[in-house]
Amino acid sequence: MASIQGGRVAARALKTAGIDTIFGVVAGPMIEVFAGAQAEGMTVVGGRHEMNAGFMASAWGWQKQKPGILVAGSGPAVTNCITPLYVATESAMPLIVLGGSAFSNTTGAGGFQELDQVAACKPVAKWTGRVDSTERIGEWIHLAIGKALEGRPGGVYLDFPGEIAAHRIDEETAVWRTAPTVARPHPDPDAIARVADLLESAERPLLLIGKGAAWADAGPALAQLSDRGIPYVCSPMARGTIPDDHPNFANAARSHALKGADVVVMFGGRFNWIFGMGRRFAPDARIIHVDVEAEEFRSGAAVTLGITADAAATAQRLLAALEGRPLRSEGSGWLTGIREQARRNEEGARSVLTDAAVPINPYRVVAEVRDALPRDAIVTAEGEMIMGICRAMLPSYVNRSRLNAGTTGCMGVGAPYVVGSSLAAPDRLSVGILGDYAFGAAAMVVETAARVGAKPVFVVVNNEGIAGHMIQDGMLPPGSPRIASLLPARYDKLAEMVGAHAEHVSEPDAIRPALDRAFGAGELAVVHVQVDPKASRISGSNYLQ
Ligand SMILES: Cc1ncc(C[n+]2csc(CCOP(=O)(O)OP(=O)(O)O)c2C)c(N)n1
Repeated sequence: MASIQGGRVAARALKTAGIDTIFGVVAGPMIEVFAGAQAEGMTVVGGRHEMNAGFMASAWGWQKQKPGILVAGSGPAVTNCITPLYVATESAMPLIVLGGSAFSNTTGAGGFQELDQVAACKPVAKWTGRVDSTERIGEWIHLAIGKALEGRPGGVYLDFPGEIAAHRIDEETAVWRTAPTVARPHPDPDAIARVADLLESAERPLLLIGKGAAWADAGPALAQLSDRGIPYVCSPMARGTIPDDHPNFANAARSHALKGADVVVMFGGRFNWIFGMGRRFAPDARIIHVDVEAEEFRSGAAVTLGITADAAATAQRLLAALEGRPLRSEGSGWLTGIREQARRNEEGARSVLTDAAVPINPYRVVAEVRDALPRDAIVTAEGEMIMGICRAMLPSYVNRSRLNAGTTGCMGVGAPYVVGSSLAAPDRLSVGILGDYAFGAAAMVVETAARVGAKPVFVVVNNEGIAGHMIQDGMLPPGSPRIASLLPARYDKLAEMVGAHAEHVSEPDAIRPALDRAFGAGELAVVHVQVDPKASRISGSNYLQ
């Protein structure tokens, strides 16, 4: 009878589930999983830190709609996975961490890197499990995939005691499981009738679009619903679910829209801090919340009706229910008022978009990136100031193609997200517009990207610190040593370090040619743009407020 090693069983279970790429840092007792994946012909991305590898995996999973896989050794290797698990769970991105742990016969006796890793991961994971035999690896992976993917996606942890991956078993004793076909949850017809009535009689209806709608590919149906004259506001990572150049896109008048609406329908988002804990609506607004997780319906928002259903299915049903019925809001001035407010807000920032000043205004960088990007680019924005400017100024046009610090506001996700997205969609341009702190927090992914042949472009907007010099000069004792401001380091040298395309820009008119060269190079590139460290965000241009 043929024998098979545990690591190979794990790899085969993943491959059978359609997962062809794994990420991680090679370490015992999981080397056999990496070896198994290579033997199965999978792409194995060996990272430089589990945290970076985890964020790469999450972005890969978000793009592929499959769980990203992060494989880590034991002890500190697994504690390094806690942040990616937390971020994935909170940002609803599917991630499975396969973590090795101490050998069972050493636990309690001071085994190497011994830690109750299941307990350590539990608070930040959607689910945790421990493989109890090499025979059942396939079954445990089957369970982990379901937990990571179904309902609201998130991060899960599966523990591999030290002996599991190296152990050999008779191939016939391995337990393999097949994925079920899962039907999308459809909305209750009575609820649809009620929402259709509310939308028909609303004077100021508003659609809200969250990541769940992006995940459900609800964009086309939501666009048609909005075409009935209903404005919509997107959460930052749901941008592009409907292309941002839709005339009813209301993010630039977000506060006005949230405060003014009398009927709000939220599709696949949560009323957390990103939507002001649901506290920004008019007291008498009717709020309908559509989500796959019914527990979301009790939140800071006074939800009138919760519908446990898929966002796309619900939008389609609503569209059908409203067919041929004129909406009271049509021609009421609500939509025109929002467009007018959006125009006024955008006007306030217009002049800085073409600012010719030296040192460069960061708004000018974002404007140049906006004009140079292909429409289908996958864009990651990260930093404090620069992420805010991108949120206000940089559109997205394609579903699930906009990433940022997400629900946890975690710095260090951006550079790995750019690489993970590029690996998931190598035919599209994956670009990161990253603050110098943000890029620096994970910059060694440049080496990983070069090694695995990924071709993303990093645009590093260097304002010399955490929000430029704003914190250093404004909030710390005058003349104190630099802790929030950083050196004007030449991050383009990191591209040179690995033989990739490097650009350094310090004049505004040089930005576009440098971007064109980098975007057209067809290779890994770092575009380093030195900007004004004293520049700050224009008040009113942060549409999240
Ligand atoms: C993991 C983590 N550590 C610390 C912070 C606090 N923090 C918020 S923004 C930021 C850095 C912003 O600087 P940069 O990336 O250079 O972008 P800028 O604001 O200058 O455009 C930090 C450290 C955080 N959000 N996440």
